Amino acid sequence: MSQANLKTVKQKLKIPNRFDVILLNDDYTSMEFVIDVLRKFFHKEFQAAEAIMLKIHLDGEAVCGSYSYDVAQTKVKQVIGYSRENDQPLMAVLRELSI
Ligand code: TYC
Repeated sequence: MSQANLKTVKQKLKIPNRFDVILLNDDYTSMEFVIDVLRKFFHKEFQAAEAIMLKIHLDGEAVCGSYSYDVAQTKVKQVIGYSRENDQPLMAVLRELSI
């Protein structure tokens, strides 16, 4: 197969884009609230949610899950909406996975 054809095949086989949903640390959101968010929107067991929350608290951020663009965008909106309804400044962002 020529180089040009090989390139075309590789491009066609490209894995669909996935997006990480990342929660960011801040000084005001309560630890309990972040655990609640991780259980509610990311379906984590309590201990997994607690471990992710502590990672965010210590490292500044952590990946909570990876999804298609639409699902990831929905999660970000849900987390921010729920946080503002509960007077918490918690922030969530998307990051495209580089596979
Ligand atoms: N740093 C917060 C505190 O000390 C806890 C926290 C953890 C906030 C994770 C946001 O995404 C977050 N209360």
